[in-house]
Amino acid sequence: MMGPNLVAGFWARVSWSPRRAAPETPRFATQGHTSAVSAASAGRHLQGVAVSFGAPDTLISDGGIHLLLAGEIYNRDEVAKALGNASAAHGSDATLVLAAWHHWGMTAFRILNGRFAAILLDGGGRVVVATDHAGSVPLWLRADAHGIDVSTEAKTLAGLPGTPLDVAGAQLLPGGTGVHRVQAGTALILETVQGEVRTANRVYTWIPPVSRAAVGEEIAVGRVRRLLAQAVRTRLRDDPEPTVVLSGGIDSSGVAAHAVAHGGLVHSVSMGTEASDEFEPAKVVAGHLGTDHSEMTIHSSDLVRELPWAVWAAEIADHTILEYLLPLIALYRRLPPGPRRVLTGYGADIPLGGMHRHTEPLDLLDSVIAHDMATFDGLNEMSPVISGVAGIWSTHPYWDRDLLDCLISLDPGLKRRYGRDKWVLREALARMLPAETLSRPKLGIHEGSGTSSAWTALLLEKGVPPGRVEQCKAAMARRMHDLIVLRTRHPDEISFDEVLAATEKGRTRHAL
Ligand code: IOT
Ligand code: MG
Ligand code: MG
Repeated sequence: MMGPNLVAGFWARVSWSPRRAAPETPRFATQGHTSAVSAASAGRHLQGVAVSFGAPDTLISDGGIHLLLAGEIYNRDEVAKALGNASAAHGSDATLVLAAWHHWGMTAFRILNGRFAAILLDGGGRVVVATDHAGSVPLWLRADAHGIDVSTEAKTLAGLPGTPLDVAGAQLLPGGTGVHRVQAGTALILETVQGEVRTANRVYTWIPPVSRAAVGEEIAVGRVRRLLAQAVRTRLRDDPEPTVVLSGGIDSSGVAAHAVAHGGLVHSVSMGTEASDEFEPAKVVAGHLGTDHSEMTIHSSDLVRELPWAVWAAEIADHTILEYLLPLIALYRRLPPGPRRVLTGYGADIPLGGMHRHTEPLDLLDSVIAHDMATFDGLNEMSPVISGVAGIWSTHPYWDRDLLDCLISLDPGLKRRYGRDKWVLREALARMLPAETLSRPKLGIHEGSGTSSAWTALLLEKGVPPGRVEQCKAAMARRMHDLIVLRTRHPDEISFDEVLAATEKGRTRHAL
């Protein structure tokens, strides 16, 4: 099995004096090979740690410029062609990004279509940090009088000593740790001067379109088919044995169908609990496509007790999103160890309005889609750490920049049509999937896996009144985030039951 060959995450510190002692290894949730990196430019020193899945090169240097790239680029051919350098398409992704930087400067980040986070030390000793269009590899930073720390995991920055400074142009995380989040689709240039950090420039590299195109059925369907095929192909990266996490819904089945169409052996895996599963619909798809399929059953009380792991990986306090991510994290943690590239159908429902399948009329559906596209940033749904906790690389074709642009901007009448949700996608996959899959109604992962109901049942069992369940889940998620991300506790030290008890106690104390 070839597996992915990339840097999955990093932590780096840029300061004006090399640290006397070697930097302690930060405690990443991402499990991979860690290697130390260091570089210097114009009196600034970069020292850090990269966590990778088999990547030979971590830090790339050329002409006094140093780049650390986590993740990968999907429009390699296009970029290499524009650079007039065909051989650039055959080097590492980091080499390509550095060549793009030399050619375009900041505009490079407007041209790259990928799943990445980058830190670059430029020839003038300035620090450039950038996310992909969707911020799908979360990137965090913290500054103090000695320099700037940048990391793909907030927890590695939260416990750092020193008085934190404000960084203009990045989003300060509440909690007093001084950790900031680099927003999705932005690139920042930071200057460090003794005792001060200045944002010299912030560039937006992508903004979700709010305009809509009223194209004919045939054109829309053809466009979605072509862009999905391309998004899947570029994410396979010639891996001979990719894995698709398959629910048997239209989104993941579409990814599986295109993966199979590109040849090679495709593994598919479905998870469920004793309470609920989607095994039958997934089996129908796997049988039709001929994937190497497996099923995994997890007991729902075990699943819910893994919530601290979901918080550790996603670094969020939103209980609704945690309910979507928990089943995937639990699944990844139970896959056989080893290098693995996973493709998911995650994210398709956001531009297509799948979560709002009953919202009428069309302009309201379009408004909620616009709202969801304006509020995804910071939810970390597509973070690679979700699978990185199990040493696995995952990627999400529906959030490919070109496909996403296309999906968002379609007339909502193509998203809901003839009484069917996600009509344009279903139509684009006609002939590739069984009829029953094409017409299968949407089921959310939290419903199909029974995650929401399992968490609810556990709370009811512990005496939480039904009317307060949502509120209690929200408070538990916030407490776990505080302990695990801001106070850097390991998820194994955090018990679901203790968090629940403390949450309930805090509430009654508050009420008195
Ligand atoms: P859903 O669309 O059901 O699942 C997301 C992906 O997770 C699927 O495409 C599939 O790859 C994988 N998956 C789901 N269930 C299983 C299963 N039982 N076994 C194996 N793999 C599975 C929630 C949702 O409905 O998930 N996610 C939405 C977006 C949430 C809203 N976010 C937001 N507004 N920012 C989505 O678009 O994926
Ligand atoms: Mg979906
Ligand atoms: Mg589903």
